[in-house]
Amino acid sequence: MIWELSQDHDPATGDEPLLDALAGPLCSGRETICDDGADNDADTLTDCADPDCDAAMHCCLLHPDRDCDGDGALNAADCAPDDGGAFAVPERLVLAVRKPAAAGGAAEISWTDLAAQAGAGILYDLASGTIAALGPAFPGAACLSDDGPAASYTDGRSAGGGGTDGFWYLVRGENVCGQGPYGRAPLEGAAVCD
Ligand SMILES: [Ca+2]
Ligand SMILES: [Ca+2]
Ligand SMILES: [Ca+2]
Ligand SMILES: [Ca+2]
Repeated sequence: MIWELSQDHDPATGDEPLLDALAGPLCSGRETICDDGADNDADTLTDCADPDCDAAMHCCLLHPDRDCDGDGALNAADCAPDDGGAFAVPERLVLAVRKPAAAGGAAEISWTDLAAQAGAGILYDLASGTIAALGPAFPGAACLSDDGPAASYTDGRSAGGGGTDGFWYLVRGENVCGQGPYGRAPLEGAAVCD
């Protein structure tokens, strides 16, 4: 018996239709669109089910054990898993006071930087008032600085402008996960800074 071998190579076009048909589904690249509901590379895996789509944010977010935004907090423990600037609601900061005897004119007020606790995108609201007027309801509380990025503020007011007792300060952190507390109930619901 004589077997006749068919020629798969077409010298005119360079096509090898039999080989191409076999190789196509197995080797032809990647899932090109990760949210079209189609298996683009015909490997039986569609969209996020295809490892080709692992780097796509909406696919990465399906996995609690990954850190999609690279901020060091796994998705399951990250209140903003697609925002590298925040992973926790800011914690409470502390009350500070400034006495006239301790400072004359401008003074820098500083506090604990919450970037390590809440994420690099932390902003701060600074509320202040005079100690002379301080009472349980915090009368006269005003927003001294809204959404400042630094864990410090230079207060240009003369401490003597706060009377003989000086100024009080309360600061809270804020990020895309939420606002931290001032730590004093009358201020929490009040519009002292946005
Ligand atoms: Ca696929
Ligand atoms: Ca697809
Ligand atoms: Ca994260
Ligand atoms: Ca985050």
